[in-house]
Amino acid sequence: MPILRLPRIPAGEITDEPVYRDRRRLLAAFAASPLLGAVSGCAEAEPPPPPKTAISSADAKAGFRTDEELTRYEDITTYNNFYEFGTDKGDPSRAAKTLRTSPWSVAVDGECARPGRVALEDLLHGLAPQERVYRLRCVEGWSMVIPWLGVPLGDVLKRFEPTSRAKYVAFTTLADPKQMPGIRYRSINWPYREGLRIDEAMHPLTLLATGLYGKPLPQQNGAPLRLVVPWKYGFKSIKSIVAIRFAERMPPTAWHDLQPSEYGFFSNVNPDVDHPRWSQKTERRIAGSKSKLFAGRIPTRPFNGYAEQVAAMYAGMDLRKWY
Ligand SMILES: Nc1nc2c(c(=O)[nH]1)N[C@H]1C(S)=C(S)[C@@H](COP(=O)(O)O)O[C@H]1N2
Ligand SMILES: [Mo]
Repeated sequence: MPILRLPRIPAGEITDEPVYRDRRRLLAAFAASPLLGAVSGCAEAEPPPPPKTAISSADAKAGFRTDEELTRYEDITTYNNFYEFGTDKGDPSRAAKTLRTSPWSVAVDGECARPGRVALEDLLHGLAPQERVYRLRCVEGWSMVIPWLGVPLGDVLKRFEPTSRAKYVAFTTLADPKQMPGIRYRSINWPYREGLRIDEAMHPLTLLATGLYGKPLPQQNGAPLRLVVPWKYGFKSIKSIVAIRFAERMPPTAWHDLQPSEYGFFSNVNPDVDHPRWSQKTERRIAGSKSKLFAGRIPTRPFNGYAEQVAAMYAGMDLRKWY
């Protein structure tokens, strides 16, 4: 069968070009940037948006849902950051189709009473998936509104009975060079790792997502299991998780390791603390019919608009120091 070569929209027209190139250049300083050819891209059928039921005041107060215009399924699933599959926005949707997401298990260890390797079905057993409509703000300056399906991370973590020494939770993504072409390039120090403080991990907004738009998570969005922390920059929301560790000390994390002065451990969305090389005051909102090309800029809000729910966790902390 011939390989379909779809016309590629010049990257400059669909990305926050300067910023995104800059972030990629940082990686290139560590290793040659991958040269991935264009391969066939197959558009998925657009699922209907979740029914628009009125948002209860309890959900609105908790930050569980927003009535902002949703980002289209097509944009959520074709404009991705998942460097294990390449550094272009379109690479993951082309290259991740072959990621085997079943069987899947997660190894849980560290400061807890019940460590062990658990099959995904057992990890989630008895926890009903909830719909959460969250804003996602990438450090590169674009944002989406995504209807996730998932379970509160805290409900899952409690099953392992963390000890009082568990001050942090560390997460690791699968790193299989046979399935993930981007792993061949030593850009990030694979495997991709992220971490949260234990109170952040237990916060009701913190989600382990298993789906979006009422469907299972596509591979490019981090199937079968990814973190979603809506008040932090997108890179904290680690994809395709294979290990969780309860730790006494702040764990190493992928982007922080690469450039600590640019990517902090906390990485709470903050319009008042610019990235050293670009402003974080505004963002390009990719939503509704204003997809990629036509998205307009809107002001970025402290904690990505979730200050009411999360700011108390950082009371007394200098957010310029702990960026
Ligand atoms: N393992 C892994 N997780 C990752 C990334 C990645 O490259 N590898 N990219 C992060 C970044 S920078 C963002 S903005 C979000 C993007 O999620 P999305 O593609 O589902 O929108 O995933 C985050 N999680
Ligand atoms: Mo990001």
